[in-house]
Amino acid sequence: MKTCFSAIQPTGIPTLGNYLGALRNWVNLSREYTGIFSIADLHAITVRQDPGDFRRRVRAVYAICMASGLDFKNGAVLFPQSQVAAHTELTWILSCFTMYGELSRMTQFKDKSLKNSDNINSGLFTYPILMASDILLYGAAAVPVGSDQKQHVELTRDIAVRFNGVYGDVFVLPEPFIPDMGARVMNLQDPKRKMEKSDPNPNGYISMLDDREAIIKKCKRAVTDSGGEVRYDEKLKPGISNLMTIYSLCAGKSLEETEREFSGQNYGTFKTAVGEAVNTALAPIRDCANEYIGNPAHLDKLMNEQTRRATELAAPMLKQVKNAMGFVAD
Ligand code: ATP
Ligand code: LTN
Repeated sequence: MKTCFSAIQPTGIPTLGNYLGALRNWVNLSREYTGIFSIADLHAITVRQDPGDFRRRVRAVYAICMASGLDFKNGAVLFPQSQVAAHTELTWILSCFTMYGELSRMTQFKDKSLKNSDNINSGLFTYPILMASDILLYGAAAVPVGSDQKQHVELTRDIAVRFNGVYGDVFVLPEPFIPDMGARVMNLQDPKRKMEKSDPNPNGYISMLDDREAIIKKCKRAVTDSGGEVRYDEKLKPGISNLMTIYSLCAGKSLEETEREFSGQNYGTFKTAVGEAVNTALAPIRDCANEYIGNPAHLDKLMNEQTRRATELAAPMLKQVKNAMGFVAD
């Protein structure tokens, strides 16, 4: 069975964007692939984290991923990235195969540098090398992500091709797995920006732990466009188009079906229906996640077991890399 790998940063409670763009496909792919998934806590420290909040958040994100329906019977593994040392060891090695110019072209680095202008640390710059290590360590063929991560997966391929060109076919070349719909869910208060879990304004996103009332309130407050027609047009009607994407995915309908369903109806009716559909999609995950969060001892036990498995899975590739390069064998 082929392997897929993906990760999410514990920089906030995962949003509906994280779910529709990524997590949902982690679950789908975990049925066909050996799914290896991680809480990218090492990536998260590229921006400052308060230790108490950080520890709580890693657990909450772990709980949400556990609750989302990953196929553990099919061998899926979920672990905090910092607990498997092979990720950071391979990062150093791969940094010697990654060019300064390549990292300078990464749009996420440029965006995050603008947002964190008082802390443009080198981790923010070398972030994609750690991500490449995450993926390449497990020989992942598919990487389910939102469209913002496509460039990083492409860089991962370039790094792997460069390494393989010198040492032979050590790494599997990964492909990004990006959904046709939902690959970039937009901010509810500003539909020109991506929905992000670290957004300071909670009205811009729906958190996966928001209750029904909060979800409906946020959908009703979502910024929409002039005109009153529920019609898909990303350029002229970005707010309504975003809500239509959200509704279609949560209700299991095509955009055309959604357009037909709400033809002649006003924005208010549509927004309430969006909120209800989102709640129906998220409620089972939220309830299950809250159970995990309410039982930290059980959660820690799961985390430790899964970390042990991931450590075993990661070891052979690191060994193979070091052998191929001529490091003294252990
Ligand atoms: P941050 O606020 O820290 O930048 P984020 O919400 O952008 O976080 P990440 O942890 O960086 O989330 O991303 C986890 C996964 O969710 C990635 O695969 C990413 O592509 C996907 N993703 C993030 N935001 C969206 C979105 N708005 N729409 C679709 N997919 C998304
Ligand atoms: N950088 C990713 C999170 C991430 C990831 C990965 C995604 C870390 N390592 C490996 C896919 C594969 C992000 O979403 N910001």
